[in-house]
Amino acid sequence: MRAKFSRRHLLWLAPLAAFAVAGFAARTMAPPSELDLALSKSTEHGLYVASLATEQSPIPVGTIHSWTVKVTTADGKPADGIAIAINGGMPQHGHGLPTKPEVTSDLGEGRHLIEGMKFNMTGWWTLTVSINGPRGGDKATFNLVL
Ligand SMILES: [Cu+2]
Repeated sequence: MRAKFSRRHLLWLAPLAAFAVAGFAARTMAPPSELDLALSKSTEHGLYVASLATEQSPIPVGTIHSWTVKVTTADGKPADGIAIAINGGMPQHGHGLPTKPEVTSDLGEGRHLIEGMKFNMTGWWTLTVSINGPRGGDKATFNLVL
C-alpha cells in the first residue's frame, strides 16, 4: 500500500521535476556560439548603418546608463530627419528590457543619445535599433553578451 502511494506521487512529481529542470536550463542556457557581436552594422534593407556605443566598460548589469547610436546613410553621411526607437530583450528568456530606453538628443554628425538603458541580468541580450526617416524605415539588431 505504501509503495503504491509513493509511486503515484512520483508520477505527479516527474513532469513537475522535468519542468523545473527545463526552466532552470533555459535561465542558465549559454548564448549561441556563433553570435555576431558587432556593434556597427548595416540595417536589414541596407538603408542605413547603425553603430552603438557606450562609455561604460564593462557594460553594467543592474544600473541605468546611457548609450549613443550613430546612424549614417549607406554611403557614410549622417542620416538627418530620422526617428529612432530602441527595443531589446533576452531571446532565451522571453522577456524584454526592464526599462524603456529613448533617444533623447541629437548630438550631431548622426550621433544620438540613448538614455534609460538597463540590463537586469547577465546573458545574451539583443538590442534592436529601428529607424524611420525620409529614406524609409529599417532596423538592425545587435547582440550583447553580459
Ligand atoms: Cu533574462
